[in-house]
Amino acid sequence: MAAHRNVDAASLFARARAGDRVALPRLLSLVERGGDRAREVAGIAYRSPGQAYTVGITGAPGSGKSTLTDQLINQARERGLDGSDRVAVLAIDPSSPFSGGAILGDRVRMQNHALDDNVFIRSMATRGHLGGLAVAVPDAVRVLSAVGVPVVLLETVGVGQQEVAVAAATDTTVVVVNPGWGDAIQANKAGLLEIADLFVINKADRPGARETRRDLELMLELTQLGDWRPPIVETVATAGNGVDALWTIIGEHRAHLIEGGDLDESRRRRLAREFHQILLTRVGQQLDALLAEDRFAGVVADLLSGVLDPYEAADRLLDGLLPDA
Ligand SMILES: Nc1nc2c(ncn2[C@@H]2O[C@H](COP(=O)(O)OP(=O)(O)OP(=O)(O)O)[C@@H](O)[C@H]2O)c(=O)[nH]1
Ligand SMILES: [Mg+2]
Repeated sequence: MAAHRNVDAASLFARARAGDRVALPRLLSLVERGGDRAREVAGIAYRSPGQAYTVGITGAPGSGKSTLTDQLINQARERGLDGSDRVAVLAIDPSSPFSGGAILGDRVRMQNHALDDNVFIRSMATRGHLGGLAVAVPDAVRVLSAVGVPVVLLETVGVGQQEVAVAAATDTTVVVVNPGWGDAIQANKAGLLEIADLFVINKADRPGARETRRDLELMLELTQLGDWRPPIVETVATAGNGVDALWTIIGEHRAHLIEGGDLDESRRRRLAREFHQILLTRVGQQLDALLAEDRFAGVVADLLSGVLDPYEAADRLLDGLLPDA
């Protein structure tokens, strides 16, 4: 094959580490697109030292996640985590009807940091990536880690299984709710209660914060908790109120994880889940290819004509594939 003009992944990493502003976005684009080059990038990132601390910020559409994230960038810059003042933001665009305009909105709300070399902001979509968000996001975080970013803030809409799973796959998960009757209950229904390391009641300038806090406390009473009880922080993200306290608690949660040895343990668990997801995707691909083969056409025909029920058809296929199963 003729030599192509693509710069190889290793030199993109070298350039990104040296502070090249173009190289890092290119690496992340490669990850988003999936395929062989994404795999090459992921492989280099995986073997590089350094692991960024990840903070997930999730909650209902419009709850103030981006405004809050913008404030957390300030905290990360001024106070850091463990002494480091660089920070990256990944705003996940779930490509769902909920996200119309989200990318533009996020950019506008975080544009204060556009000229700061120590802040990297990126909206991420994963349309080409077969493993979906569950595989692409950890790869993107590893790329950021590999180029020396110490803290990654991950904004995801807390709607839909995939997004909730991505939000949960962070070291500290912040669940954002708003004041008002039923908001905490909605968050619970979306599965956000189980994944929260701490709760933020944002828009606390509006009435109902006390009721929301009470709802959250009641629901926490009913939940099996480990040795960390998720704190509840009230914020007014638009004014920056409460954000200082929020960053302090994020730091406390991190210290708690490190002291108890839970940080490494939960990262290992996440890696095992990621591996499982990669395997599922691969097996699914192979299965689709096999089903298209002639030798299995008869089984499918027998299923469709009612000779085999779906379980028998599956047995028949698997018997052919896995002789000893
Ligand atoms: N009153 C009030 N409004 C706020 C507060 N925080 C955010 N907002 C407003 O709420 C709206 C949504 O804020 P975003 O930060 O875009 O919310 P988001 O959760 O990122 O929204 P999506 O990414 O679209 O789901 C904006 O108009 C904000 O100005 C707050 O503390 N109080
Ligand atoms: Mg947003």
